[in-house]
Amino acid sequence: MRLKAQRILVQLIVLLSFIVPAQAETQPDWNSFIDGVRVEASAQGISQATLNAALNDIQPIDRVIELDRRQPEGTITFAEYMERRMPPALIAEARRNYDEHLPLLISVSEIYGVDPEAVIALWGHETRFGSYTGGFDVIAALATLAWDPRRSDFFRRELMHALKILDEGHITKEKMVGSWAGAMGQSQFMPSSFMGYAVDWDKDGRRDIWTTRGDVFASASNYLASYGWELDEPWGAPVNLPAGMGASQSGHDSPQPLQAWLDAGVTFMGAAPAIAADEPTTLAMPAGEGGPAYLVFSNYRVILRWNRSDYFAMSVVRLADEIVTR
Ligand SMILES: [Ca+2]
Repeated sequence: MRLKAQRILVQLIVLLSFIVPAQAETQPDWNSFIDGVRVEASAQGISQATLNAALNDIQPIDRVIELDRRQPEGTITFAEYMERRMPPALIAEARRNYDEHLPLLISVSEIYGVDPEAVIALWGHETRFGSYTGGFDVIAALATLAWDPRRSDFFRRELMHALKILDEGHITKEKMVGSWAGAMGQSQFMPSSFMGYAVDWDKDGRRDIWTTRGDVFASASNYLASYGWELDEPWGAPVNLPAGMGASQSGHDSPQPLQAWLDAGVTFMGAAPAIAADEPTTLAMPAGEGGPAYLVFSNYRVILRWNRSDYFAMSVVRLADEIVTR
């Protein structure tokens, strides 16, 4: 009996000796992790003053880990999603914001070639026109996710970009707020998107997607333009499918000319959109088999580069339509 207990104890110790170093290897303690970030950022040329301001009193945020572990809402239907995302109050607010900011939107559109209603629709869906930008300290949220082993490489790169943004003086640490996953400001750009696409529209030396409207609109427009937005082109339209065609033909990886879909027997439910017969076209069926079907064009797929979800893209193009169709 005593021998057996000893054996179990030995096994337990052996087991622990495997578990404990393995854990330590994938996740250092918080302070060592932050020291490592400091060394790497410093090697990338980020100033000590910025690193002190950003990292001296930083603590991990438990809530960020909780949100990251949360199971995706798999049960919400397309119809429920659209109903939730497009309440009449949001549509009214979108129209009001469009009217209010139209001179600025037109100036931005003249430079970037992106339709103002698409910019307002994205802005409305992302942050309710700038009113909900997320209350998380971006540096602390990204550091927490970079420290957590699940997607540490991705978030460590984003953290380095975020430190660089602070270092360049675009925003102060206190005002650098965003979502729990580090999507920042009124356009909800990840730091890497900020680096690639954020614009200093008002030429004050700062790319301020937190508080400067022009910078927000121009940054979102620059992002869409970079992925090939085409001014004044329709996003797509609802269609009837011929027998034998369905969800297995939906998806956005292999566009075919619009004419090929029409030749296969697809018909528009309303008037045919004004677009060339050779326009690269894909089939969107956000609700899956038996649900509504849409032939969609290049601009729709540009929205998917912002967020790879048919639900999201549909909510943006529909809101844009509501803004200009009154
Ligand atoms: Ca600016």
